[in-house]
Amino acid sequence: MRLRRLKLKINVVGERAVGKTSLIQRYVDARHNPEYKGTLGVHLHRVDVELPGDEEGDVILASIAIFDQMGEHAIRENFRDALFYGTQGALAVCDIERPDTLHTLAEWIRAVSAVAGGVPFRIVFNKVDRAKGSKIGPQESAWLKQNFPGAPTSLTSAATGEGVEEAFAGIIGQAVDAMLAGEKNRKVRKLLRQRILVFAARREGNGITKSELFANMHDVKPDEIMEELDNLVRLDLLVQYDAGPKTFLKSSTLPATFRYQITPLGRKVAASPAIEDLVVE
Ligand SMILES: Nc1nc2c(ncn2[C@@H]2O[C@H](COP(=O)(O)OP(=O)(O)O)[C@@H](O)[C@H]2O)c(=O)[nH]1
Ligand SMILES: [Mg+2]
Repeated sequence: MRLRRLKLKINVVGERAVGKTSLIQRYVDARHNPEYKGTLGVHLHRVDVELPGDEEGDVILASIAIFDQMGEHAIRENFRDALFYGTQGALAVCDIERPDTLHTLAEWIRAVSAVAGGVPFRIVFNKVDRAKGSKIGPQESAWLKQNFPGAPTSLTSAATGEGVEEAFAGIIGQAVDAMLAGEKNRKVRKLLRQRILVFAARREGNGITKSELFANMHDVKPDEIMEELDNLVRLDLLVQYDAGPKTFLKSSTLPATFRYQITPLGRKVAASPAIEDLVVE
C-alpha cells in the first residue's frame, strides 16, 4: 500500500450568473471548509480529498485548489495566463435556461487549453431544479456532440445540491487520472530509452540503424522509437554516426539505414544498474 500526496488546481469557468460561485459554495460548505481567499477578480478555495490510487490499497491524498472567477470576458482575455496557468482540470458551467451560455463554453475551454494545454474538462448543466424552463434540447445536444464529442457532462443544481458532489468528484477523478497516465507514459518512455541504449551497447563498431530497431521492437511505434533516438542524441548518449559528432538531425528526416553509435557516456549509462540518467522531462 502506498500513500501519495498530490496538488491539483481546478478552474470553474463559464458566463456570468450561470452558478459557478454557488456550485463551489455548495461543494466546499458540505466539507465545512473555512479556507477562503478573495483576491482581485478571483476567489480561491482549498479542499482535501481522498481517492483510491492506481493499485489495490493505494491511497491518494489530493489537495485541491478551486479557482472561482467572475465570468467576464475582459477577465478571461486580460488575466487568462495567470488564471489558467498550471490548471489540471476545468468545470465548464452553463445555465439550462440560457443556451447561449453553453455555446460560449467553447471559448472558455479554448482559453484554458491555450494556456494549460489539453487539460481534462467537464461540461456542467446547472440549475436543473428549473428543468421546466430548460432550453436545452436536441439542437444543443447536437452542438455538444459536434464540438465536444465524448466530453463528460454533469447535471447539477446549486440550489438543491443535486449532482454537485458528483460533478466535482468527476473532474477531480479526471484530473488525477490524467496526471497518473502522464507519469506512466514517462516511465514507459524511460524504459524504451534504456532498451535502445542497451541494444546499441551490444553493437561493436557498426552502431545501430532505425530499421534494425523497428525490426527488433515490434511492440513499439516507430514514432516513439524515433523520438527517443532524438532524446538519446540530445543527451549525448548516442551520436549520429554518418553525420559526425555535434550534428543533430531529427531521426524522422533520416533514411532507415542511417547509423547511430553509442558514446562512451552512453556505454557507461547502459552498464549502470539504475539508469536514472535517462530522465527527460
Ligand atoms: N434556481 C437556481 N438558481 C441558481 C442555481 N445556481 C445559481 N443560482 C442563482 O443564479 C445566480 C447567479 O449565481 P452565481 O453563483 O453568482 O453565478 P456565477 O456568476 O456564475 O458565479 C444567483 O442568483 C444564484 O442564486 C441553481 O442551481 N438553481
Ligand atoms: Mg461568481
